Amino acid sequence: MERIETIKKIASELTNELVVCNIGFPSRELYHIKDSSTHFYMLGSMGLASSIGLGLAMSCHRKVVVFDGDGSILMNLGSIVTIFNQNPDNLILIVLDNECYGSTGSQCTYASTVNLGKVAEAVGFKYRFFFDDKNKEFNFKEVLNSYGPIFVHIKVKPGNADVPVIPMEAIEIKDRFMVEIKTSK
Ligand SMILES: Cc1ncc(C[n+]2csc(CCOP(=O)(O)OP(=O)(O)O)c2C)c(N)n1
Ligand SMILES: [Mg+2]
Repeated sequence: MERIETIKKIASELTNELVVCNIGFPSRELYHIKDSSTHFYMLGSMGLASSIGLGLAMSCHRKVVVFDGDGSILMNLGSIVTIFNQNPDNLILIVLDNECYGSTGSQCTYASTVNLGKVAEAVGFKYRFFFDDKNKEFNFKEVLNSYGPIFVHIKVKPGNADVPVIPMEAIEIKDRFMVEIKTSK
């Protein structure tokens, strides 16, 4: 499945969850599918979506969904060790694995030789889901109804959708998201 189709499918199941989205095209694609004050689009800091998601999950009761990438999770692998040990039951970490740095020209990552789901398993994640083109009919409701921390590994095709850049400044994205969090506690 294309990454944008996967994001679309998952986004259609989301209601009031807080969403942190990986830098680059994943954020552009999510914005294009649907914008919301519950979305925090990363415009910098590759690798830190999972860490920001962890901080959020630990500081509020709302469910937090992180859209991460294989390149980004490999850049900050220590984050899954911290997530496992902090054990937030409201955090869903989704890795959209296209085995490349899709947003910067599809240079290969090591995700083709390192199985990220197995890494999560070895770290200790109890709740893991894996989806690829062979089981397209994945049911994200089942993921949303589970208690975390949850590691969701999804193989997606390389390539980016033809979507424009997000017409918001980083500060606007941050301020809007902070209001969303503060008013919903
Ligand atoms: C520290 C750092 N290194 C490199 C970049 C440039 N960069 C932005 S997005 C990206 C690729 C991200 O790859 P991945 O997480 O797999 O997501 P994909 O675009 O493939 O969905 C890179 C290398 C950056 N923004 N920050
Ligand atoms: Mg990638």
